[in-house]
Amino acid sequence: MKLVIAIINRDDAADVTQSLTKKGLSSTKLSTTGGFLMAGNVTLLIGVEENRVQEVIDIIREHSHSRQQVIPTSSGIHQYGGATHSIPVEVTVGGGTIFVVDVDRFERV
Ligand code: 2BA
Repeated sequence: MKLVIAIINRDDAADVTQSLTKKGLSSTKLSTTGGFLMAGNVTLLIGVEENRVQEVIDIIREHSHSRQQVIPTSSGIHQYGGATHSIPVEVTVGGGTIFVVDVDRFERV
């Protein structure tokens, strides 16, 4: 058995989880925060037999979309000795970041 850990955009979470459920795949949704943007995202835990891992990844890929996000960064140059300039920088937040790990033991008690 494998555990698929997928970090996706909050706006895509409902589509992804509904599509997984339709295919009989269980998932658990966690509200998480990206370390770089410090913005909310969603982490899905999906326990699945090894022969269905690719199917899970395909569903996530189909329903997750990359987005441009603008973040303010400081120029470090002080204006009139006061506040620093804020320069907006655009980053592409990917459709999904996926880890697949081995599960040593799985039990429902
Ligand atoms: P964040 O850490 O908030 O990162 C959001 C986006 O900011 C990233 O999109 C990337 O485009 C950019 N970014 C991240 N770190 C950067 C850096 N040091 N310098 C420049 N730009 C940077 P994604 O790569 O698609 O990642 C989306 C979210 O997936 C991340 O949100 C984080 O929550 C998670 N993630 C990505 N890689 C990860 C990893 N290796 N381990 C754990 N979580 C990861």
